[in-house]
Amino acid sequence: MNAYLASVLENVKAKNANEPEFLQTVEEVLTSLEPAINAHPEYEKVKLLERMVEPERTVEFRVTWLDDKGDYQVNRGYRVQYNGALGPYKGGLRFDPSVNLSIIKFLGFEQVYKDALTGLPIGGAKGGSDFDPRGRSDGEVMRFCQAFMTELYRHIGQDIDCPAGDLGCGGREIGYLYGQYRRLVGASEFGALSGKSVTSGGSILRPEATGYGAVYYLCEVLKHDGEDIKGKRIGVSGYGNVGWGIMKKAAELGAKVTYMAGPDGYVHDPDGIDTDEKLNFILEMRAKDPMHCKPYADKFGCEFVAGTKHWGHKDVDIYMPAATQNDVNMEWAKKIAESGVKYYIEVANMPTTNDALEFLKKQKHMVVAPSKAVNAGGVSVSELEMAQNAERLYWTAEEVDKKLHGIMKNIYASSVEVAERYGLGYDLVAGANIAGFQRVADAMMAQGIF
Ligand code: 2IT
Repeated sequence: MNAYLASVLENVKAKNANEPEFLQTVEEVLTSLEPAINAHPEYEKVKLLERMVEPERTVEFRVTWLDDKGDYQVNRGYRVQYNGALGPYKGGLRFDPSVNLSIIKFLGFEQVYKDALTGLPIGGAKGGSDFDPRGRSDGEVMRFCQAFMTELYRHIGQDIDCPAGDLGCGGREIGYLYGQYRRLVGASEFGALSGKSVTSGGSILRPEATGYGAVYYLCEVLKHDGEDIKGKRIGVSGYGNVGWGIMKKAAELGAKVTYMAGPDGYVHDPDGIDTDEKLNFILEMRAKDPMHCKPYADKFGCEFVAGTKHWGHKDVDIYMPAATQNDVNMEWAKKIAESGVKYYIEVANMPTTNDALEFLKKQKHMVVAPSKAVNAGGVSVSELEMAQNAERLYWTAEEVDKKLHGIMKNIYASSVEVAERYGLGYDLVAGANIAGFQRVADAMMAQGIF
């Protein structure tokens, strides 16, 4: 390995030894940058990589709120403003008991290169809290969000940092966060948060954007092989906004999701989750209890298998992990490779462990696409929301969808072009990493010491 790259990696590992998820992402990204680092010996002198792995700013804060019983509750809040070279920091807020600094740093680092890959003027950030919204009443969620924003508001703003949602932080939470932000700053500063409801300045199609974008990207991958999405069967994990958006767009384009996995097990619906009735049922099921997908199987009379995942089944054409990080480890990757299924399209942030990703990339019969490209449609429409807010106008669903489609095609094309330029062949993973990295690197070199 390039000596400069190797020494940076070694230092990052020593300095962040107790942040496994963060180290996992840094290792995956940096390793794939090797040809770009070889081509730019000038980066070493200005310690470009050392700067890139260090967040520009990290804020950690106390969030105290009262639950319905009148008891005090204390959570920890985070915002890691990772890199602002390309524009205002942009990235979601994750509300989940698993949240810690390692998770937020991994998501923030990943977000920098994803946001760069969109070609839009946004830097990368991530934040969140170890708050668990599941089982909490509306009032509790509102009081938590208000307390969270009472600290966060001083660090964000339409030209500074624009948070959005992520796991556990959907339209309801963004609504309460935005309401408190507006109250505190005393202005309708719409561009300080994205994912708002349309009546609060949100963009049409933002909830569906990540899933729709993933399917648009998939269409490019299939086109490259002379294939059509029509008739394709897809296995997804996750049925939040992202998984749901995939189901809806796939159905619209004549494909169907036949496997869906959740925390309790998986559902197999060979007819496809492709009717309004089925898609609406998932919304209701999720609102009542996000932890169980079995009610879908009960309602539509299909198979449910408890406590496991569907990866490795042969009767699909495409796997799309769209739940959370490290969903597919080496054991599952072997089953996936053995199944003979050709397309492994990552959707969730870092859904594959590094060894499993390497292993899948080596399978000659497979095409592997990375999440930072595939799921970038979400943040892209967030940026379109910021642009609409700055102009004080709303684009129609058709306009937003068309722009999203164009952005996803560009992301795919630039990843392919960069990988070929560096002699890596058809490598969508390295291509995405290098293409994103190159934009950030160019901006940082232009802006001098920071
Ligand atoms: O992972 C992601 O890209 C997001 N959670 C969305 C970020 C955003 O600012 O829309």
